[in-house]
Amino acid sequence: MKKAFIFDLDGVIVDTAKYHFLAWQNLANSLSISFSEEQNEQLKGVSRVRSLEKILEWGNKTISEEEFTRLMAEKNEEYLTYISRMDTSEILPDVPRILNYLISKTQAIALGSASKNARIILDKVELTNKFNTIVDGTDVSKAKPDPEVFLIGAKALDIAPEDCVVFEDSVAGVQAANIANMISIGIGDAKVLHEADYVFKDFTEIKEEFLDTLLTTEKV
Ligand code: G16
Ligand code: MG
Repeated sequence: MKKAFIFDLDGVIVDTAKYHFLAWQNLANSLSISFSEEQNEQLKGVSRVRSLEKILEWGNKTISEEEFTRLMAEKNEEYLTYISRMDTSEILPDVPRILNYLISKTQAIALGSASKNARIILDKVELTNKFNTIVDGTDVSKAKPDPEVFLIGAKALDIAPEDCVVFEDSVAGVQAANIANMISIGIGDAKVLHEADYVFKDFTEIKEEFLDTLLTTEKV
């Protein structure tokens, strides 16, 4: 049976969180707001607008709408300089093995990311041609845990949500997959991602036999 496998980008295919961190940290510094790696964790899977709102909340700062727009643009400009230097060496371990296996089994593959830069990043790491459809931050109006991003992907592939499998590193993303009635696979810490149907530390832990069982499993 044909299933759809939907991959989040940041934290699943590549680790761009470190670049978001550098850019948000510089922005926070310029506003005299302290910003830690722990706080950056809380921005994973969160949209750009919501991320800046959270940083301002943490720093107890209010700014004008114009300033908000200017800061978002500046942050993104800096982030783009970091991702412009990315190459295939930044693909997380065993991602190509998993993608190639699923493609060899003629399964549908989608990207479901909150990032508006997802297409640039996939091009930099030369993985664009592995995806049948790409849904990113430019296609959605509601952020994870809203299931919109994954439901658009399923619809584009013409696969029912219960026949979709989502790989996610963020709590909000796992919740979005569950709300969409898709099988959720957490990539990361099992304690953090306890709401997922399955959790693996990273793709090196995922065996072909496990993927085979997913081909005949439906979300219950
Ligand atoms: C990613 C990151 C988030 C980031 C968001 C928007 O989501 O995890 O930290 O804020 O995209 O990114 P951009 O500023 O590039 O539009 P995902 O869904 O790929 O994990
Ligand atoms: Mg992510």
